[in-house]
Formats: sequence, C-alpha cells, structure tokens
Amino acid sequence: MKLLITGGAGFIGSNFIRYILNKYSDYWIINFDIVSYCANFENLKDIEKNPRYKFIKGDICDEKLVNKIFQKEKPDFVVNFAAESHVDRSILEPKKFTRTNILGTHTLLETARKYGVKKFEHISTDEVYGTIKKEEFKETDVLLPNSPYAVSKAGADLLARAYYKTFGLPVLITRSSNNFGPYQFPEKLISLFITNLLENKKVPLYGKGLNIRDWIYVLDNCSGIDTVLHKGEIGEIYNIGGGNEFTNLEIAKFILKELSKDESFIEYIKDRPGHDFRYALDTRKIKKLGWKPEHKFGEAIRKTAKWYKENASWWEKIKSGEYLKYYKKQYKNL
Ligand code: TDX
Repeated sequence: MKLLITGGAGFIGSNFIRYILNKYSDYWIINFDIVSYCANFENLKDIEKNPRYKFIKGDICDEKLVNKIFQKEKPDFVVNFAAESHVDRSILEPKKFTRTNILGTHTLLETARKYGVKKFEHISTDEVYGTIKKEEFKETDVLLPNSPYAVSKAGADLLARAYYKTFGLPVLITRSSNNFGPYQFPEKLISLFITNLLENKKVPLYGKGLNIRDWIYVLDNCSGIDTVLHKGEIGEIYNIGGGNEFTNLEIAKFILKELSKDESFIEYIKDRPGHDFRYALDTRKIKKLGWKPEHKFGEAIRKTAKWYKENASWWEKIKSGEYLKYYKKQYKNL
C-alpha cells in the first residue's frame, strides 16, 4: 500500500508517519511537505533512510507538481495533514490560511479525482464547530467557526465532503481535539509553556486562563486517524477527542508542578481576539469502530515534558531562529 502524506514534516504528520511505518511492514510513504516555519526535517531524522520512506518538497497549492506526484507515484491512500495551524498567526496573516488550507486542499482533492485514489482522508479539527458552553459537538452539528484559521479548516472540510457527495471521491474526515506531545512546534499552549519554563521564562496565559480545551496525546490521534483510514465508512466524518477537558489555568498548573515551578511563573496577558471559550467532542462514533485513547493525560504530560527536557537542542534551535539557517544549509539542493 502506498500512502501520500501531505504535511508529514509537521507535528501530527511526522508522528503519524513514524506510527504507520512501525505498524505496517508493507506500507510505503511519500511525505509531501513545503517545510515552512513549523515543519522540521529533524522530526523525521530517525526514518530519513528508511527504504519505505520518500520525501518530496513542495506546496500543495502547486497544481503542476501535485499532478506530477499523483501521476508518477500513484498513491493508494492520501492523508492530508498539510495546513497552517496556529490560531494566533491566522489573526495576523489570515489570507495565508485561506490559501494553504482551502486552496491547497482543493488542489489535492481535484488531483485525486483526476487520477483516482482508494481513499482520501482529510485531517480537520474540532475548531470547525465553533465554541460550546455545555455538552459536546456531534459530527452532524452545524459548523460555526470563529477565527480565520477555523474558517479555513471548515472550508477545506466541507470541500472534502463535497468531493464525496458530488464526484464520489472516497473521502473520510477526522476532526480532532487539541493535540500535544513530542515534536509540537513551541507556539501552542503546552509546547510553549513547557519550553518557556525550561528556559526559566514566564508562561503567557490569555485572559483569566478559564477557556477550556479537550486534550489528546498525539499518538492517540494517530491511532484514531489509522482506525478511520482502515475501518471508517466512506463519506463519513469522525470526531477524535481525548476526553481530557481542562481550563488553560489547570494546564498551566500541571506543567508548573511537573517542572517544579511556582505560580509566580504565570503571566496573565491580554486575551486573544474572538477567543473560543470551550471545545468538547462527542466521540461515540469513532468508538464504535473499536478506537479509544490509550494514554492517560497525567502520564502523557509527564512523558511530553521529559521529551522536551531531553531534546532541548530540537526546540532551542527553533526558538533562537538557528534552525532556519541550519536547514537552508543542509537542504539547499532540494
Ligand atoms: O500563549 C498562549 N497562551 C494561552 O493562554 C497560547 C499559545 C494559547 N493560550 C490559550 C488559547 C487557547 O484557549 O490556550 C488554549 C490553546 O491554545 P492553542 O494551543 O493556540 O490552541 P487552540 O487555539 O485551541 O487551537 C488548537 O486546537 C485546534 C490548534 O492550534 C489547532 O491547530 C487545532 O486545530
């Protein structure tokens, strides 16, 4: 089986590639990634030389290149992780998000339709639903995304569905809750807070820190994506949630405790504009396929903090801007 993974040098994509190569000895992976600011060749250093792995650098909006890849590689499955993913950046540069997330996904869907694939799995997010005070979002709920990021993901999600409904493309969609774990770019809540504290810096908490997110360890999301890819019903959408709902303040306190710091390291700052209050997912549909999260939250946070401690060179390079220089030198011929 040949898998085309887009955005495989990013956080969830790189964890997924490692997961698939370990689990299936007869799967071949093509990682198609633009390697923008948040992607990193070091995320895949351990599998770079694996004979079942191949990397292609490029943009999912580049129609010519995308066509060439489908024509030459003839992938059986496509899993589309490629996306601009940070809400705060989407407030600063909204159009970039529309281009990559909507136009990029559209280019992939159209090319997959042209060349044919057995399955096209699109990785979406819980943010497409908007915010919810009580209860949990079901896959059939209306989409009311609030940030430019969330809107761009909702657009891509709906286009993927339309390609199933209109053209019969064998599409599957997953919407996951907030991921955390190794290789997450240090701009998201958990990765930023852990690395700041390791640098003895304060952690910036928006507003009063009372917004709620449901957290999932990245490997549980990977097993969910794998379950949907192999057992999901074509044309269907599946929520993937960890069932770990916490306020941001609670998350900050967990991390402070783990890294032996006190609450004076919290810096309350101005709230994010349009800040969604709470995300929560009903996961009964994917659980019917036999999936459940395997990692307990406390242990997973401990494991993640330990990973960042032991891999300081990975994120120190990123935070200091050194990585960009290193990667330009290393990969100038790509
Ligand atoms: O410095 C911070 N301080 C803070 O209080 C950051 C970066 C975040 N926050 C808050 C904002 C949110 O309430 O923490 C919460 C989590 O923030 P992010 O890590 O930026 O994630 P979120 O905005 O919830 O969006 C995430 O979940 C859905 C991902 O970034 C998306 O890619 C994913 O689709």
